[in-house]
Amino acid sequence: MRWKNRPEGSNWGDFGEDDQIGRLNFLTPSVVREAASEIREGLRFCLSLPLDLPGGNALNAGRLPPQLRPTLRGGEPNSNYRLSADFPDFRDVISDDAVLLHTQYSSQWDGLSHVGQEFDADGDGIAEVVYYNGYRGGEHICGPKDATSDTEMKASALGIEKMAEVGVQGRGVMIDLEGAYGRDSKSVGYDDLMRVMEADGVTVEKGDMVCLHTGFAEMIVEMGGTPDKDKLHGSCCTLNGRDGRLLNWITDSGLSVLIADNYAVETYPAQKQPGACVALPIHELCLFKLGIHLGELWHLTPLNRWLKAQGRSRFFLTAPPLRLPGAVGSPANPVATV
Ligand code: UVW
Repeated sequence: MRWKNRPEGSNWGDFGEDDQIGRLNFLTPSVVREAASEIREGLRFCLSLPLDLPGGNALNAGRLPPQLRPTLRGGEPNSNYRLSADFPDFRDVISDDAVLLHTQYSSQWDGLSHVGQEFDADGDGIAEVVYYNGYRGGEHICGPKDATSDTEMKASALGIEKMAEVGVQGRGVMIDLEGAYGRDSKSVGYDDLMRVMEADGVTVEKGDMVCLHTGFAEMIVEMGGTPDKDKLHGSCCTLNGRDGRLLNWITDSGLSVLIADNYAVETYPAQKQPGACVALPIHELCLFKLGIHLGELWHLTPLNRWLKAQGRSRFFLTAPPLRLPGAVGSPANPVATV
């Protein structure tokens, strides 16, 4: 065992000592078959923002838009390259590119190696850097301690490719928070969430992929690539991670993944509270304790609008991350089918 102590309220070991996919284990063949019954019209919705939005670094100073450039061919940009230059008989023209991609800049998945905790997993009174299921910072999830370190920033456990290998598909369930609370900033607790679900007749079953629509990503689209930082940071619903009943609901609902169209799913930093020792309590619960991947900045508004008009909240969702070994997060290009 990698741990003697497991965090209170965690499920470490429940899916196996070496489990690296957490509650994606709930996406069983029968759950996916049942989810497929939500496909009635054959209409598809792209749930990703263009990956160069929001624009600039308005949401997170360390995350920058993708930088695309051509690869080189013979030292020259490999754009519109005429193959006839090498083989006179051929007419093929080739362009080829490379990208510097901040994996969590835009619509994205948080991997289970994204947020861990200083936690005494060994029970020796010393807190180690630990992630879901006891995987260790440094040993399994590496990061350079300083700019001169040659340690690779690579997760040898809990990398995002483990999620991709599941072939992420299931039943999406939309909860329309914007419909109830508008675009003002609001930290949504258990009662607020239940009120919306009850009013809209939304139920969540084991394995469901829960999507919270707040209007935030639509606002980013409306800003057209030149985001208003203050407006973004003071708008739309986020989940209140200090609400214990909300945390219990996430645990007990059986949801497999938790997705939002806002920046971090939850209010960040969480409200000040005496004795509170984490800034991101929903990240702690989901990524660290329960193995629930978080989707962020998904573009949910067009799908939400369509579902509302049809009196539906459920849909079929296909949402694998990039199969990028060792990455702690990934851009997402999810597709809803209704
Ligand atoms: C924050 O950075 C607050 O959240 P995330 O890394 O999940 O986007």
